[in-house]
Order: sequence, then structure tokens, then C-alpha cells
Amino acid sequence: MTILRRTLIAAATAALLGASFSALAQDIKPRLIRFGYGLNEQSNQGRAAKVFAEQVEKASGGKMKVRAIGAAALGPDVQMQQALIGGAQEMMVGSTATLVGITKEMAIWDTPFLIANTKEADAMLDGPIGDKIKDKLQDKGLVGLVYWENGFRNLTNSKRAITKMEDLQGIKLRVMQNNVFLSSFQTLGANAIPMAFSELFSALETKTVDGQENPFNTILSSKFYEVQKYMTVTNHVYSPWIVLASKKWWSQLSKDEQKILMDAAKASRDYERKDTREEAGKAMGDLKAKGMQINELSPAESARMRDKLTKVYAGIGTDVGMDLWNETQGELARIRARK
Ligand code: TK8
Repeated sequence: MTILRRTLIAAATAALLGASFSALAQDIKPRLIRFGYGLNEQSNQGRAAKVFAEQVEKASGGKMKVRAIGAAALGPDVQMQQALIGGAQEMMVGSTATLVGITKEMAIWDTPFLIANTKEADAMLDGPIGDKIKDKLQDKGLVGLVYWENGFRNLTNSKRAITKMEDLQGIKLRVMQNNVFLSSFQTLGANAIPMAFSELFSALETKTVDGQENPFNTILSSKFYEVQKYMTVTNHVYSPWIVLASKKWWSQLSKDEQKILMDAAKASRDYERKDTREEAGKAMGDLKAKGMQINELSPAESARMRDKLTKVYAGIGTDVGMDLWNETQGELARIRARK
């Protein structure tokens, strides 16, 4: 054998070996899952994202790795949804309200005063209506895994205490990028301005807007108390979060991998709801201690607001379809009749 031939063979062998090594390396390289969310790491959303990541890593023996990325570093809800649809990002958690542009049926959850307590919320979201709405995402390139609790939303602002509907007049109120929220608060008299959550703190700080509405937990974890003096406990809507996967990516996973993710999503849901409720239960005291002035909306005022919103309710029915609207009301009645 000439030297040249020997060298060639050696090179070819090395190339072959190299190729099989890198194939092997790819096999053992963990699947990297980018899981984006909007709130900060110290929030209930951040804590539950961590629980999800840990369980996936453990259950897969380290073969699947979740990188939980908070504070909208991968973009606000709407942008992440598009990244999931396109397959550029694997997973996220965000508000159902920001999904209505993709799946109109999600607007059911935006109905003011629809859900009265957490027991109803769990039964609705984990029951047939919750499933039906979640499954609609499939046609749009998304897989809905589970609903987490964002929570009952309350109003804050820097202008004045809101004790009656008329107090909302002239308040520049940030709302989510969602028509039901926009028209609800317009109808109640506020100057409603849709905006991504990631821009909210600085908009409040610079007084681009006077107020906003979010659950106790978010007002606390996002430090809105630093820029908002007044809080009114309105509980005007129960807001879910939904854990989403890119369908493009999901459909390439093995059944085992999908099961690992689904099981972890359910475990994170149970953890998240419990954690959120515990935090919300003591948040009022915490926010008062931070200097917020808090009042509760009277039942009479809350009833006046509901009356005023009749037109908005009718609009939701038309948008999501009267069948779904009626099924939802029927399911709620069944849940309420259960003792
Ligand atoms: C976080 C948002 C947030 C929502 C909002 O990305 O926008 O006000 O309540 O939780 O989804």
C-alpha cells in the first residue's frame, strides 16, 4: 500500500467514525424545549414553569430539557403564539385572552362575571367545555395542554378609588389585546387602551396609562403597587392561563415524550393552582402593607356593571357561536347544581 492510499483510508475511516460519533452525540443530546412566559421568575407563573421544567427533566432521565424563559424575553404572548405556530419556539404559557385572534372560542373565558369561584373554574376548565375550546387550537397549529390559574382580575389605578361605575370615567385603563376586554371597559366608561403586558409597568410609571386590571398575584409580583395607589377588588372576570405547544414540533415527538410533557403539565397545573390560591389569599394584606389603598366593590355596584354589560354578553355569544354559549351556560348550571 502506498503511503497515499494508507493516508486516504485512514482519513476515510476517521470521517466515518466522526460521522457515527456525531450521530450518537445527537441521540444523547437532550431535546431542548424553550418554554416562554410573560411574568417574572418570582411570580406564580415563574414558580410553576420551574416545576414543569424539573418534572420533564426528571421523568425523561435528562433526555428532555426545558428552558423556562420569563419576563417576555421571548416576546409577549401574541408574538410567542406566532413563534409556536411557525415552529420557531416549542412551548409557552400565557393568557387565553390573548389567543382570541387565533381561536375565537377562547373569548368564552373573557365573559365578565361568568365564573364565580375557583371550584367552578376548575370544573369548567378541566371539563368538556374547557376541552372543547382547547381542542380548537389544533386547527391553528397549536396544542393546548392544560389551563393554569391567572386568577380573578381586579382594578388598580393611580387617580382615585373606584367605588362606582362613574368613577371609571376618564381613567386611561390598559386592557389586554382582546376585544371583549376592550369593549367591556369602554362600555363601563373607561378610556380602554390595549397593550402587551410587557409594556405595562413602564406605561404605568410614565402615566401613559392610569390603571390596569390583573389578579392579586400579578399586582404583587410585577410590583404594580410601586406605581398604583388604588386598588378595587372587583373580581370582574376569572382569567385562565393556558400551556401551549407548537403543533409542528409536538407532532414530531414520540408518544412517550408527549406523555412525559402532558403528565408534567398536569402536575404543574395542580401545583400552580394551589400556589396561586395561597398567594392570592394573603395578597391583600401584603399590598396594603406596600401602601395601596384597597376597597371592595359593593354587590350593588357589581350588579349595575353586569347590567350595563348586557350588550357585551350578546356580542360574545355571536362571536363564539350561540351553541357554545348555551352549552357553557348549561354546563355552569350543572356544576352549580352539584353539591
Ligand atoms: C402575561 C399576561 C398576563 C395577563 C395580562 O404574559 O396581559 O394582563 O394577565 O398574565 O398573559
